Amino acid sequence: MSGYEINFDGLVGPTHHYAGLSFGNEASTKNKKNMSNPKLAALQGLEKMKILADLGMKQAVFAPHERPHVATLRQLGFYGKDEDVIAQAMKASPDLLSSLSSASSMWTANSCTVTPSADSADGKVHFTPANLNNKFHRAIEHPTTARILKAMFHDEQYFSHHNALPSVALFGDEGAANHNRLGGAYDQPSLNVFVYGQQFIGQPLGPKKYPARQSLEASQAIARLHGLNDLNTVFIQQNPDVIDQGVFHNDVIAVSNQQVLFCHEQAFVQAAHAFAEIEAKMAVLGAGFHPIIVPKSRVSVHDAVSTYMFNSQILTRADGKMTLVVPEESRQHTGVWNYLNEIIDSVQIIDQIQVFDLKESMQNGGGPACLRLRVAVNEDELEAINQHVFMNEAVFEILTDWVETHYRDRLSPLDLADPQLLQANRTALDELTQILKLGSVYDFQRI
Ligand code: SUG
Repeated sequence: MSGYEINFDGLVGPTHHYAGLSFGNEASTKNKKNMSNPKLAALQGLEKMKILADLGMKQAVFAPHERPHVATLRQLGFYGKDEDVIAQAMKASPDLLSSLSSASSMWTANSCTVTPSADSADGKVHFTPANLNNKFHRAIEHPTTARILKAMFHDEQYFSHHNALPSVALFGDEGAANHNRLGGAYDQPSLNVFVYGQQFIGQPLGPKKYPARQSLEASQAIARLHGLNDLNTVFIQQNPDVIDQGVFHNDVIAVSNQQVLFCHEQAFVQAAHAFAEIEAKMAVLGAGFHPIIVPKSRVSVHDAVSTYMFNSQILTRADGKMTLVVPEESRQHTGVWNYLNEIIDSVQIIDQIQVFDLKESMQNGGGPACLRLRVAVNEDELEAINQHVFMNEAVFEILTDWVETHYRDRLSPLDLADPQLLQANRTALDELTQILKLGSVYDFQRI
């Protein structure tokens, strides 16, 4: 096996709270205004990173964003000192302040789309930050995401960074959560499977109740920008009916790793046709295709959404076998847990399940797969990455202390107006950029 997959997990930011901002994401709506625990959320995420690094996986940390985002509040007409801006926003619209304080950058599966050098015409790893234009609290992420990506992947010999697509529904882009890469070794040419919610030009067949956040037009633009071609791409429509049942990103109903695609039978429009195209194109690339398709008679879409069994990670270990990483909610559901164990017994390549408690993130609709961005690289590219972002024993200890020092263990939307919170967060993030050697990536560091 050659090449590596690195998982970049989003470190949960200090303003993690439940704002009910994501219409179509049922957990977000259900938990609106609940009390959150940012410290626990960050520690749960760090523990996941540490355990996976200990299992021999390449694991890295993706820094959180600065929140509340004073620069956007100023853009909206609030003025004066930073503290005054926040006080005015709280008075005028607590919901707006809450929106601009969301720690949503933790879900790095939505940070950008990445395609490896083996697949692109120019032999570089390509990144396009996602415009996330469907939700205001997320649409402000891409400028900072772009700076953090460049701080981690700075060598232009290997890495190519694009701007986010135009921020309109026609190019609605939610990043890697709607992109699967199927193939063999990570540094060998593979198939890029883009899953879109709706085609906006020509054939607007989409969901009726909830929004389709990813457009076909966006996925096609990314494939062009990244130098992909007809042979190494497939575009599949996600079933609009499952979007209406709370599957707001494809990674809520499908996950892939190398030759394996694990998904629900209702995940896609014209699934049989899509699987045939995937199999044929993978064969040309010299790779076998191993779909694991879960029938609705065993797991309903409702149970898939509530347990996040498909928001799992399938990770290849050094021995070549795969580990399935699922959230605790999947173990709590007898039918889902039994099904997952049957997979372990019957599918030889996946022989282990690893369960994580990620409840703080899960209550906002973010499971194990949402929290991570996959980057497949070869040996030289691995060395060219900023090495300070990789998880190991020492980094785990430093970041755990950092969280213990700077994070609160209770946060309600009302606390967001506290001027001390803003200053404490800035102190924390300034320290973090030094720990991870990112340079000045936040607005408050650049003025
Ligand atoms: O965009 N939730 C995120 C969850 C993202 C999950 N990511 C993937 N499936 N890849 C979203 O809906 C909720 C924030 C709040 O309501 O406070 C939120 O943004």
